[in-house]
Amino acid sequence: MPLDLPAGITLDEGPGGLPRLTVATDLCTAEMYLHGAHLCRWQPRAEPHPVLWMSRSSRFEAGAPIRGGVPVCFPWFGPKAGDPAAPAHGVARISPWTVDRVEIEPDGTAAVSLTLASDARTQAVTPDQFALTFTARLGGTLSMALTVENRGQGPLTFEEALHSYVAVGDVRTVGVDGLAGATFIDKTDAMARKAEAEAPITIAAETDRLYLNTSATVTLTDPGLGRRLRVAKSGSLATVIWNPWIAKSRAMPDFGDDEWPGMICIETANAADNAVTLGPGGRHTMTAMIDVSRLG
Ligand code: TA6
Repeated sequence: MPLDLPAGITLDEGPGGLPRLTVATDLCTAEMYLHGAHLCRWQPRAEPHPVLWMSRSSRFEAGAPIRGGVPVCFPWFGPKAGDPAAPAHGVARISPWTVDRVEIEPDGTAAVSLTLASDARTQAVTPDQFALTFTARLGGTLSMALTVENRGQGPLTFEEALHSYVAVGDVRTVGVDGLAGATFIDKTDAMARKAEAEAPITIAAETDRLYLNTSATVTLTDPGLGRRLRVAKSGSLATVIWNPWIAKSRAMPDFGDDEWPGMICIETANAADNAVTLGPGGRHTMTAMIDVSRLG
């Protein structure tokens, strides 16, 4: 069905022939693939650098995750418990989503909503019955919302994440504030649970931390690109901070060996102790809002 798209938004085939929505308005430029409802690019007109990071080595093919941007992780985070053959981070980011709404709001913000419902393909991997809606509002700021509806007859317990990859000048010089005192699961240290004592958090090695029971806004100070980012959220009690550093970057074929200094993940999530349970027909929405300002 041909889409009736407003001025400023086009649909074409991107790499790998994947359908891609491109936004070019007075407020920002952006790119989103229907594959995984994957927002790959967002850059406010006033910002000299892209806000989201993308790997030069990313795959663009059905069934494979895109490396960078904002992967939508659902219904589990990381490896699926008890099923090592299951796709990491769930089925949402490797599934074809459907365009539900594309419009330019009165203030010039581009609003794009995509949907994904469980079907025989997803149920080959997980029996969960669900309907997802992912909405991105793209303007001078970025706001994303992931709504989960339980379409089953019983309870649905799930994990989820908006796994945002942020571009930075040099990850070794950034500071991350907002998580002081929070308990985190350290995935680089046998899943040990620790209290965050560093303020700001700095990155000097592989860092893979799932912060629990926090609804805090995270602030990233990036002297390399001369900017400050804030990642605010609602409906989320977990935040993940990740940089693969040297060895893990080399071990990922879709991540350039020399790319790790240019990115950090600040992920808005519900995972582990903060997994969500919905009754039949229940709905839950998690949001993430990103804004950028210049330093100095
Ligand atoms: O969010 C951090 C993390 O869980 C890391 O452990 C690392 O696996 C990363 O996600 C990327 O996962 P992916 O499956 O996209 O390679």
